Amino acid sequence: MKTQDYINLEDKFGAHNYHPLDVVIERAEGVWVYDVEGNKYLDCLSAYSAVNQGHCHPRILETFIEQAKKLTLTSRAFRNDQLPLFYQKLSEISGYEMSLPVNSGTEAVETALKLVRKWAYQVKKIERHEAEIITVGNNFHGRSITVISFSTEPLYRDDFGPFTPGFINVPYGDIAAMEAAITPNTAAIMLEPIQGEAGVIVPPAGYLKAVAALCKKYNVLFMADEIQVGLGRTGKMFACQHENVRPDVVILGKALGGGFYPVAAVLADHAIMGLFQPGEHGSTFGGNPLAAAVARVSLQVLQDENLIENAYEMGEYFMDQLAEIPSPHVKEVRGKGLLIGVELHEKANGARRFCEALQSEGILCKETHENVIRFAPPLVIDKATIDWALERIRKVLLMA
Ligand code: IF1
Repeated sequence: MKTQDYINLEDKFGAHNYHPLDVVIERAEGVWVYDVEGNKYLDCLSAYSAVNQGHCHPRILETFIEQAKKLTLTSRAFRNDQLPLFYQKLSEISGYEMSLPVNSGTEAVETALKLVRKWAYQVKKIERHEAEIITVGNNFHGRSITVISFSTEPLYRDDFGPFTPGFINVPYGDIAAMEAAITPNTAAIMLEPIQGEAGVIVPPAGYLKAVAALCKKYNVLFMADEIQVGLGRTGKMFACQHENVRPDVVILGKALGGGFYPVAAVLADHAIMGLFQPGEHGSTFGGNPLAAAVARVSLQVLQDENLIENAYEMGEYFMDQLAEIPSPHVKEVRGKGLLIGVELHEKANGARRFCEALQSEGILCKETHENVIRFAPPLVIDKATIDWALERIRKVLLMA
């Protein structure tokens, strides 16, 4: 079958909840993906930062196969030999005392929302069911009805009401608005340390530190959604570390599964995580031995291959070089590590056509919020490959 044959099948039998590029990928390795017609592309999206370790990483693959031959699922009614080792690794690498494993990022966000509400009622003694959580404009935390209840994007919300109450929204980056929104019923503040889907929005320097100070001042929990920006993507293990901030609750997903398996988790110290009692929360696949084995090795690979340092160095280089391209279309190059956004002027008529042109040059990336091209290759990328990409990106950004 050819590309169009696959597209026709997808259009006929699949829900149209995406508008993907017309490329049908059949194989991938490291930073490269190959379509059904043998064309080779540099992956500059990394499955939205879920393959930080590179596609089909051999060491994670080996673990996946070995574990799959032995034991894949027990439910949490019984214990298994992989989950304790994953808990230990996650605590060692993050510095948090405990974690709760689930499957998708959205599920981890929902878990964290339940946890901070429980803390509000049991520890802060907020009157039951009056807990408020402050979120920020242009947030993205997933697609469940509670999570879109605090989205500010009509595309994600319209026609999906009624919505879950208890959320207050303030502009991202505005610390005065954040403080003004805090009430005696405020349980937590949740935000992305860098906003991915909003178009790689890096907050003003000191913002994260100021949020953490507000949380301390008003006895409010600081929840960081590191699902996309965590695990080395920005050149630090956690994006909050760029400002030496340690949130009370950290939410992980995506690359935690090394691109092989959906794994997500909520991290906190015992004073908070210890509030969950047996039977109060759970899921069929959360913490299964296959997920635990894959996630543990995915974390080990980040460390053993110095992928976080590589993301920092390669990201600096990539961004500097992008910023030097004298393109009349480019308004700003921004980001941290290998999470880079190239914002185009309105008159460039949107980023989609540039992504399509980049596809013709052998680079796959995704536009976000109309005018931003996101470059987020796997963290294993090397300088020679970035130079290869820059040659083609330069050509596309200098087109009419
Ligand atoms: C889609 C982008 C969107 C996330 C953050 C939680 C989740 C995500 C910061 C939920 C997921 C994915 C979802 C996918 C496209 C992609 C995405 F931001 F990465 F670009 F949509 F905005 N927090 N982001 O980025 O995790 O349940 O998906 O595992 O929904 O189209 P999930």
